[in-house]
Amino acid sequence: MNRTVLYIVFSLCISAGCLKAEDGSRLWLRAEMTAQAQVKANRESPTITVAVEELKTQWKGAPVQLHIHRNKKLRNLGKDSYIISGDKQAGITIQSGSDIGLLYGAYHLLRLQETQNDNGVLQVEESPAYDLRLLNHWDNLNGTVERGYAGYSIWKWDELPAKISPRYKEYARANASIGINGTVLNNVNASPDILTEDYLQKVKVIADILRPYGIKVYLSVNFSSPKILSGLSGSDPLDTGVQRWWRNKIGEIYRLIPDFGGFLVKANSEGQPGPQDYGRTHADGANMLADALKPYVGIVMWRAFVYNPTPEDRAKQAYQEFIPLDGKFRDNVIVQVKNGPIDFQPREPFSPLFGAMKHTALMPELQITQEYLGFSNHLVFLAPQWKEFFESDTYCNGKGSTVAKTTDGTLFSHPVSAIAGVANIGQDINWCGHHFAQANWYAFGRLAWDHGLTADEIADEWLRMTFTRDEAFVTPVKEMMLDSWGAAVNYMMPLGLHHIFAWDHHYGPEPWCDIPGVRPDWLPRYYHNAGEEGIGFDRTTGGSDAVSQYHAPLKEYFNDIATCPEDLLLWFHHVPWDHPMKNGRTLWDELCYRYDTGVQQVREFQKIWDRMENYIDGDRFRHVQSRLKIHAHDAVWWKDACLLYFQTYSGRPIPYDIERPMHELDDLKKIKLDLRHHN
Ligand code: BDP
Repeated sequence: MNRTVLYIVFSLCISAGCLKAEDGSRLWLRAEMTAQAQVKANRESPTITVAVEELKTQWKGAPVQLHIHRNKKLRNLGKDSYIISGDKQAGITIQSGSDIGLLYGAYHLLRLQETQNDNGVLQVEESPAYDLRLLNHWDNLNGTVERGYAGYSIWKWDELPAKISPRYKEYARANASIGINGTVLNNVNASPDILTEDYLQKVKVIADILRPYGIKVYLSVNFSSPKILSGLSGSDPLDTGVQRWWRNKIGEIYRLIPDFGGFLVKANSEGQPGPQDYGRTHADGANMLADALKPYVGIVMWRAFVYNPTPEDRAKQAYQEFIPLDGKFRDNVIVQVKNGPIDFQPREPFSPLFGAMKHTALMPELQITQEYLGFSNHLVFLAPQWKEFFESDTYCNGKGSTVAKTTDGTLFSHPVSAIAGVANIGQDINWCGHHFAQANWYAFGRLAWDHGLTADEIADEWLRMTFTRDEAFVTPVKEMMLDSWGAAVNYMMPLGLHHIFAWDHHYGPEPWCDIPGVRPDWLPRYYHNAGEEGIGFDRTTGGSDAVSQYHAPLKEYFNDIATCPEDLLLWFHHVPWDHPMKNGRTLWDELCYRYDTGVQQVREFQKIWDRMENYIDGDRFRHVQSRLKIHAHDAVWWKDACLLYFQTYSGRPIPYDIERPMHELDDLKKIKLDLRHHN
């Protein structure tokens, strides 16, 4: 081809959109910045400037007025709320009591533009479900990310404070667009170094960049910081020298970052130091920090993820440690509780702490990063999992006392309500490794704002903004997303099975794993208990009695094999292989069918996706296609490993109408994953 021909081909491609760089870096914010909207505001501030700019460059409708109002209605709606009214043709007003409310309103308007074709009258009134909507980064100061599957940390500590990555601002924008208003920058397994003067200078730079987007910075702190950083003899929370150390440190932080959010603390858990090292309680530790943060309106998020190597059922331990402390925490402490009682398993019942700690503010911790759901290789849309959690009925205040209502201020009133999601963000060009993992970041923000949204609505919005509005694409791909979590549960751990992962890395199956000397609750056998007579963890009143931590009548439902939901059967019961399931199959057969269904579902995802080739750009299409191949391969690996292994106990045939195993158990047992290929 000569130059002219090349030029023509190039121009044609540009106009057809086929050369558009679609590497996923723009996330769901792909609107062209070519609009020239008329936008006016009755106030000026860095946040309002962002709102005006976003609308000016992207809004294609009638003029927009941004109005800060201090009227009663807006005050009652709360700080981040906004009202959008008007007509896309004639003119639109966004009103709020706060600058950030206007920015959220602006993103709402743009979302409507990008997802709907409707040009009608607008009357929107929005208030967030939770006051604080936070990402938790498990990012280490050396640039690695614990349980991160999208490359190194986006925080380039070695370059800061002098050099500023353009990603910080893009990060702020993406989060603000979905209502996230706080971020914990570093890993809960916290290095004390984050509190040194050098690091605080770096943190300040990030805080300054995030501020106009309404995002506050928080830090994870190591409870032994006074001892490690300043050589104090210990870090006893009742020691006045230790208390003074924290007060000084907190003063130093607020001089640099006047709107600093507060601390996240993992204490006396998995080897982290904590108040119990000094014979003190979690409340003693949390309150000491809370008192020092109080003058600055800072908060402490104290994690309830604790368990010890004792003979006690691990699922019971957080409840046992925290219930006696209910009511003993200061009002600027929030206890941060993982959704389930164990640890972000593919499916768990909700943690019994929700609804049970009535005098302490609790915040849910969800895991956006797919530590236990195929890393960034498997396509798993998590909104359905989180919806199940939010809607679970705790019965703590009668029927309808959902987990959402126990935490969002509906049932119990505390000074603030909050929710956190463990981020899945890294340096990868598409931020999250898998293009579809972006949907989980998006869904977390949307549900933290409004847990009443359906998974369907969220997937719909995200697909339209991220890929295309073409129904021929949106409808089948949405279906795939909505089925994907159920599929993962099926091919990994159906019927309430849990924690049967390979040693340490939590990617593939190793239900047989046995390492002499290792604490039992780190090994799969502890959880599945497979034997010739049956399988499952007996948590009934006759077993570990974890059921009794749930409120009546849930306790009785879970306790009785006849009423226990089958999706959680092996979580609560040790069940004979020939136990009749509701559909008439034996437990063994049902287990086989569930695993097989999971595999078939992923094969179906491949078929759906392959039909989508012409609707989207080639790069993202091929990227997802190749990940789906790994996904399908892994689903078969899971199915064969679990069924062949459990068959050694059940002694029963795998029903003849389902796909036959492709592997030998002995070969599967030899697989030792080189994690470098999966990070
Ligand atoms: C587990 C992770 C571990 C975390 C821990 C936590 O495997 O990396 O440090 O949770 O939440 O899920 O503290």
